[in-house]
Amino acid sequence: MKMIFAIVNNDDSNEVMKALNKEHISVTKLASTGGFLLKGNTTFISGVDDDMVEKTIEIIKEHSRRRTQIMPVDYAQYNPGLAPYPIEVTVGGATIFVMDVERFEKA
Ligand code: 2BA
Repeated sequence: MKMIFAIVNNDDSNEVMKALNKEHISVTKLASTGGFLLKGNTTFISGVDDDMVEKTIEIIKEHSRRRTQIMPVDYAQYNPGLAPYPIEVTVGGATIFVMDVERFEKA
Protein backbone atom coordinates (compact mmCIF):
# COMPACT_ATOMS: atom_id res chain seq x y z
CA MET A 1 0.00 0.00 0.00
CA LYS A 2 1.10 3.58 -0.68
CA MET A 3 0.15 6.95 0.74
CA ILE A 4 -0.24 9.68 -1.86
CA PHE A 5 0.03 13.33 -0.85
CA ALA A 6 -1.07 15.73 -3.57
CA ILE A 7 -1.00 19.52 -3.25
CA VAL A 8 -3.32 21.21 -5.72
CA ASN A 9 -4.77 24.65 -6.35
CA ASN A 10 -7.96 25.40 -4.38
CA ASP A 11 -9.75 26.13 -7.66
CA ASP A 12 -9.15 22.54 -8.82
CA SER A 13 -9.85 20.76 -5.56
CA ASN A 14 -13.55 20.04 -6.08
CA GLU A 15 -12.97 18.55 -9.51
CA VAL A 16 -10.10 16.41 -8.22
CA MET A 17 -12.17 15.13 -5.31
CA LYS A 18 -15.23 14.42 -7.46
CA ALA A 19 -13.11 12.48 -9.96
CA LEU A 20 -11.44 10.40 -7.22
CA ASN A 21 -14.77 9.63 -5.57
CA LYS A 22 -16.24 8.58 -8.90
CA GLU A 23 -13.51 5.94 -9.14
CA HIS A 24 -14.12 4.89 -5.51
CA ILE A 25 -10.70 6.10 -4.42
CA SER A 26 -10.77 7.14 -0.76
CA VAL A 27 -9.36 10.56 -0.08
CA THR A 28 -9.06 13.14 2.70
CA LYS A 29 -8.96 16.82 1.86
CA LEU A 30 -6.88 19.17 4.02
CA ALA A 31 -6.76 22.95 3.89
CA SER A 32 -3.11 23.96 3.50
CA THR A 33 -0.99 27.02 2.75
CA GLY A 34 1.92 27.25 0.34
CA GLY A 35 5.06 28.40 2.11
CA PHE A 36 6.20 30.59 -0.77
CA LEU A 37 3.06 32.37 -1.98
CA LEU A 38 1.38 32.15 1.44
CA LYS A 39 -1.88 31.37 -0.32
CA GLY A 40 -4.37 28.65 0.48
CA ASN A 41 -4.03 25.41 -1.42
CA THR A 42 -5.46 21.94 -0.91
CA THR A 43 -3.60 18.83 0.18
CA PHE A 44 -5.20 15.48 -0.58
CA ILE A 45 -4.10 12.35 1.23
CA SER A 46 -5.08 9.02 -0.19
CA GLY A 47 -4.08 5.52 0.90
CA VAL A 48 -4.25 3.18 -2.09
CA ASP A 49 -3.20 -0.32 -3.08
CA ASP A 50 0.00 -0.40 -5.13
CA ASP A 51 -1.86 -1.21 -8.34
CA MET A 52 -3.99 1.94 -7.97
CA VAL A 53 -1.11 4.42 -7.59
CA GLU A 54 -0.72 5.29 -11.28
CA LYS A 55 -4.45 5.61 -11.85
CA THR A 56 -4.83 7.90 -8.81
CA ILE A 57 -1.97 10.12 -9.97
CA GLU A 58 -3.39 10.29 -13.49
CA ILE A 59 -6.77 11.43 -12.15
CA ILE A 60 -5.17 14.11 -9.97
CA LYS A 61 -3.03 15.37 -12.86
CA GLU A 62 -5.92 15.38 -15.29
CA HIS A 63 -7.92 17.75 -13.07
CA SER A 64 -5.08 20.04 -11.89
CA ARG A 65 -4.24 22.97 -14.13
CA ARG A 66 -0.98 24.90 -14.25
CA ARG A 67 -1.51 28.61 -13.64
CA THR A 68 0.47 31.71 -12.85
CA GLN A 69 0.07 33.52 -9.55
CA ILE A 70 1.55 36.71 -8.20
CA MET A 71 3.86 36.54 -5.20
CA PRO A 72 2.67 39.15 -2.65
CA VAL A 73 4.77 42.33 -2.47
CA ASP A 74 4.74 42.24 1.35
CA TYR A 75 6.44 38.88 1.33
CA ALA A 76 9.28 40.11 -0.86
CA GLN A 77 9.74 43.23 1.28
CA TYR A 78 10.45 41.17 4.39
CA ASN A 79 12.75 38.69 2.69
CA PRO A 80 16.09 40.20 1.72
CA GLY A 81 17.32 38.78 -1.54
CA LEU A 82 13.90 38.66 -3.12
CA ALA A 83 12.88 41.47 -5.47
CA PRO A 84 10.65 44.11 -3.74
CA TYR A 85 7.98 44.01 -6.43
CA PRO A 86 5.32 41.46 -7.41
CA ILE A 87 6.72 38.42 -9.18
CA GLU A 88 4.72 36.05 -11.33
CA VAL A 89 5.34 32.38 -10.55
CA THR A 90 4.01 29.27 -12.24
CA VAL A 91 2.13 27.01 -9.85
CA GLY A 92 1.15 23.38 -10.23
CA GLY A 93 -0.80 21.53 -11.68
CA ALA A 94 -0.19 19.17 -8.76
CA THR A 95 2.77 18.47 -6.47
CA ILE A 96 2.63 14.78 -5.65
CA PHE A 97 4.50 12.61 -3.14
CA VAL A 98 4.13 8.83 -2.89
CA MET A 99 5.21 6.99 0.26
CA ASP A 100 5.24 3.40 1.44
CA VAL A 101 2.68 2.54 4.12
CA GLU A 102 4.09 0.23 6.78
CA ARG A 103 0.75 -0.59 8.36
CA PHE A 104 -2.88 0.26 7.70
CA GLU A 105 -5.72 -0.41 10.10
CA LYS A 106 -9.29 0.71 10.49
CA ALA A 107 -10.24 0.16 14.11
P1 2BA B 1 4.03 27.59 -2.59
O1 2BA B 1 5.09 27.22 -1.61
O2 2BA B 1 3.17 28.75 -2.29
O3 2BA B 1 4.76 27.79 -4.03
C1 2BA B 1 4.04 28.27 -5.15
C2 2BA B 1 4.94 28.30 -6.38
O4 2BA B 1 5.98 29.24 -6.17
C3 2BA B 1 5.64 26.96 -6.68
O5 2BA B 1 4.78 26.16 -7.46
C4 2BA B 1 6.90 27.41 -7.39
O6 2BA B 1 6.63 27.64 -8.78
C5 2BA B 1 7.20 28.75 -6.75
N1 2BA B 1 8.18 28.65 -5.67
C6 2BA B 1 8.07 27.96 -4.51
N2 2BA B 1 9.15 28.15 -3.72
C7 2BA B 1 9.97 28.97 -4.40
C8 2BA B 1 11.25 29.55 -4.13
N3 2BA B 1 11.90 29.32 -2.98
N4 2BA B 1 11.80 30.35 -5.08
C9 2BA B 1 11.16 30.61 -6.25
N5 2BA B 1 9.94 30.11 -6.57
C10 2BA B 1 9.36 29.29 -5.66
P2 2BA B 1 4.79 24.59 -7.27
O7 2BA B 1 6.19 24.07 -7.29
O8 2BA B 1 3.84 24.03 -8.27
O9 2BA B 1 4.24 24.30 -5.80
C11 2BA B 1 2.87 24.49 -5.46
C12 2BA B 1 2.68 24.26 -3.96
O10 2BA B 1 3.02 22.89 -3.68
C13 2BA B 1 3.61 25.07 -3.07
O11 2BA B 1 3.04 26.34 -2.83
C14 2BA B 1 3.70 24.22 -1.82
O12 2BA B 1 2.52 24.37 -1.03
C15 2BA B 1 3.68 22.81 -2.39
N6 2BA B 1 5.02 22.27 -2.61
C16 2BA B 1 5.77 22.36 -3.73
N7 2BA B 1 6.93 21.71 -3.60
C17 2BA B 1 6.93 21.20 -2.36
C18 2BA B 1 7.86 20.42 -1.62
N8 2BA B 1 9.04 20.01 -2.13
N9 2BA B 1 7.53 20.06 -0.34
C19 2BA B 1 6.35 20.45 0.19
N10 2BA B 1 5.43 21.18 -0.45
C20 2BA B 1 5.71 21.56 -1.71
